[in-house]
Amino acid sequence: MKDIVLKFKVEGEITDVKPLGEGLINDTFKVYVKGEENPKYVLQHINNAIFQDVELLQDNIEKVTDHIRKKLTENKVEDVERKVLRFIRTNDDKKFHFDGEKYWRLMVYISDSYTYQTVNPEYSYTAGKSFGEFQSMLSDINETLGETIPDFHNLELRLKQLKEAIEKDPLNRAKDVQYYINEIEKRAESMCLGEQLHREGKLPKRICHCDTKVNNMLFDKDGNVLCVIDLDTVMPSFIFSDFGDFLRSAANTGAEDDKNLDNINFNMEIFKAFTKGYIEATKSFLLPIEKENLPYAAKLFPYMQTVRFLADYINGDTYYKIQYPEHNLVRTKAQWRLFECAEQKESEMKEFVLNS
Ligand code: GN1
Ligand code: MG
Repeated sequence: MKDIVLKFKVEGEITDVKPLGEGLINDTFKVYVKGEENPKYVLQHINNAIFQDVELLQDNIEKVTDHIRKKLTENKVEDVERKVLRFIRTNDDKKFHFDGEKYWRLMVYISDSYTYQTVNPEYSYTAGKSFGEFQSMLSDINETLGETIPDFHNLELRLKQLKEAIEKDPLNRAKDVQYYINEIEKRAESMCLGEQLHREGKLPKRICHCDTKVNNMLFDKDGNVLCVIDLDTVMPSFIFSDFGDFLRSAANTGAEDDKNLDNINFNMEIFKAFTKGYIEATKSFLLPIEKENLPYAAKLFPYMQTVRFLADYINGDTYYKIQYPEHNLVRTKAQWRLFECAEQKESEMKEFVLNS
């Protein structure tokens, strides 16, 4: 792997390359250089089965990071290099390296940064502000960004993919998950509200991050957010994407793949803190229809993730990395429990948003 790192314009003698993080899609590594205790770079193998247009992918990411860096510099923000990712080009000035089989990219490691799987209300508030600011900074980007995964958060498409999986049912798994299929179906129409509002011209798409899991955010040692990472899915979407996907991970009192469903609940303190931060940061552009549907977004993401994990389980685990054979089924059950908890709290969420 050191040889791959050397294809990029790196400084220092590469001493070690070690695995990093727990992403379900790409493989990530920290790269060490001689004489430095912290890693200096982050190397990523891009999952090209999922991101089929790597050129478009890296192009989007460069546009986004350039735009944010420019904004931060203009606003005289301190320590800009720790607040936006910096990608390193290859020796022949390309945005990624293709080794004949795999696609690789390299970025600078942001030192003294921390990632978490869960947050307390205080961190949740700063996260809300940060994702709101991220959207706000990108609200005036002139460049057009392509959809790196077309229709990524389009629930109608996700439901269609589930239906196709059930029809093919290559491993005869559908019969064991009929309960979930039925429960999903019962709510399918009402959960597609976002697409419906968009068709009616009432709900815009904006540049969103589209993968706002808690662990896609770097914090400093005092709990301030440094920057948002994992920019593969930055693309036009409903603002619900960033709001809902953060809460899907942060407000869950259990793990995304918790085997014990009793561990799972939807934490309203986290919801309130995040919502407060998010609404403060997006005041300048958030439309009433977007604001009033934030509780819908909080339900939408556990719902959509259930649909995606279930489809992958039925398809025979071709999309998400799994650690054991039933992993996607366990994930399905855990996300569905979270959805039910969020559903029960919808009126409480609505009341909070109304008064915010
Ligand atoms: C994937 O790359 P990672 O692990 O941060 C997925 C998200 C899912 C998430 C579920 C490109 O995110 O959409 O919500 O897993 N990313 C892609 O944990 O599909
Ligand atoms: Mg990630």
